[in-house]
Amino acid sequence: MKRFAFKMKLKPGYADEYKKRHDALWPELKTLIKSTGVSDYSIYLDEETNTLFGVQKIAGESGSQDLGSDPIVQKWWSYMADIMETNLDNSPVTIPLKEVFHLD
Ligand code: RM4
Repeated sequence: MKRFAFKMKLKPGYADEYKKRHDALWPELKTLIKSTGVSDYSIYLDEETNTLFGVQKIAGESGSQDLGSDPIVQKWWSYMADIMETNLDNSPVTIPLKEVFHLD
């Protein structure tokens, strides 16, 4: 089991909408992410900079941000694109973070 952390960017003023959409995460997306081996997955928001921080455990080699070839993820990313900083394919701009400390 590995830990993976990354940052994304929320457009200003959309914190409530972002949480509302994630509170209603599509069951099929949840199933897909978990079946990939991702667990203990949280996303935090730094409201000062609108930076989103994703942290998760991954059992295999792929994390949530590696699922862009799946139609469900493509649909979700397109759905979220209006409130996030994205690449041309609507995937969220995702920057991996370096782990500098961990305490089990
Ligand atoms: C995020 C982003 C991630 C996805 C989660 C569920 O806003 O789209 O890629 O794994 O939602």
